[in-house]
Amino acid sequence: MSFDKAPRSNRIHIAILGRMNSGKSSLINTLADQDVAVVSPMAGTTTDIVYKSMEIHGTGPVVFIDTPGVDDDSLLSEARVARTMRAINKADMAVVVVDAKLGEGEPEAQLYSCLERKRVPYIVAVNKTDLCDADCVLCDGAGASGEGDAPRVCVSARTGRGKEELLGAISRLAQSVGGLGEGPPIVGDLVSCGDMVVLVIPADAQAPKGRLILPQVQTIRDVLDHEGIAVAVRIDQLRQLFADKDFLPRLVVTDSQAFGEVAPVVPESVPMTSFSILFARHKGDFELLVEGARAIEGLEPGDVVLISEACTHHPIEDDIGTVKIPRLLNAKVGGELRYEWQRGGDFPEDLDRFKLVINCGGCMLNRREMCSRLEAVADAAVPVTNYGMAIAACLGILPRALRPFAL
Ligand SMILES: Nc1nc2c(ncn2[C@@H]2O[C@H](COP(=O)(O)OP(=O)(O)OP(=O)(O)O)[C@@H](O)[C@H]2O)c(=O)[nH]1
Ligand SMILES: [Mg+2]
Repeated sequence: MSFDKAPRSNRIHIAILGRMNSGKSSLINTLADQDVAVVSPMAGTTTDIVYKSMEIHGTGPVVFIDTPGVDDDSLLSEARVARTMRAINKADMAVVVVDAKLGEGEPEAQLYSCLERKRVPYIVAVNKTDLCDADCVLCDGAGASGEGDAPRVCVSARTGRGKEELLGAISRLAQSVGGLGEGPPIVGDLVSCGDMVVLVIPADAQAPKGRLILPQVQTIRDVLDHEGIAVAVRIDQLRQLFADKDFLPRLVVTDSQAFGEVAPVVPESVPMTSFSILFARHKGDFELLVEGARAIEGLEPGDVVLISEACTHHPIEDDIGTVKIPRLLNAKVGGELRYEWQRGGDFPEDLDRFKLVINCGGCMLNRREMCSRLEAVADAAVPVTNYGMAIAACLGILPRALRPFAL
């Protein structure tokens, strides 16, 4: 990823939904002025969700999510519905594409009610209006667009008709939902002008060669944006800094895997936390995750724990999810827990088998998707936490790592 672009997780996510062949992929191509999505007269061309990032004037960076179409039959097809639901779970807003010739029916009604239930605001784009003889009745709002008054725009992906109107409607909706996709800042509210924040960035085997990882980059950006001073150090350099008794930064943020080494170096009087705890607050339901971490105290040998990673990186030696966390948890519990792992995609259906779910930091997920994942676990009444908090809890330093935040 190049750093001149907004990371995908920071963009407004716009799901493009609708029946098969309604012209979803074509519309994305028209909006983006590029042939990015595969289009064909065959129904069911798009089979998985596809992302297209672009800038919309007046809205900023967005990412369109092209989805497999739904229709009467495919609504019954679980795999397609699961993919469409995944797109809706990520979406800050949606565009429902209706084929002007076919009008609205059951598939649209189901999409509208799903979006309303999930409180995802949407626009109805009546497409293929180049094929309509007279003025399209669907555009006048005669169709059934659910309970809300979703804006309607008549478009033609083929001729470009309505393109500017649709972009305008997207912009207005983005403004009206303003901040929907945003949580609390990463660290901005913890630093004042001129405050120094020390970021501990280990140079171990897991550190990617030649670059920083996304949470580190975003934290540095946020410190600078809030007039703070970001100082990035390795652990040995941290020791050197604190050798000077007068060194009193505003905050120390460490990679959670280095908690054990960092905590004894940082004087008690200096607030300390981890990147994953900052991001738990920024992206997810902080209190839910804290509660989940506290539930580690109640685990007993033999309990089943689900470890869930949002992306599918290849596990390396001493991998955090498969090796480090199980080792720490077993030591904490004083016996073997049973682990199951899940990578990418969706949670297992029968979540209530688990005594605890531990999520990765979800650096590739946006806030909305992270919150949907947490909700699914919370609905099953299973405690849920993330890697960093679980590590802090196992090492007995969770209270300290939470002290910088008023809970
Ligand atoms: N006349 C006309 N044809 C269109 C328009 N938009 C799309 N089409 C055609 O409709 C067909 C389906 O378009 P796609 O963009 O692949 O539709 P889709 O909704 O992505 O379809 P799936 O991926 O199969 O769900 C193609 O043959 C397009 O050329 C339009 O505005 N006018
Ligand atoms: Mg398509």
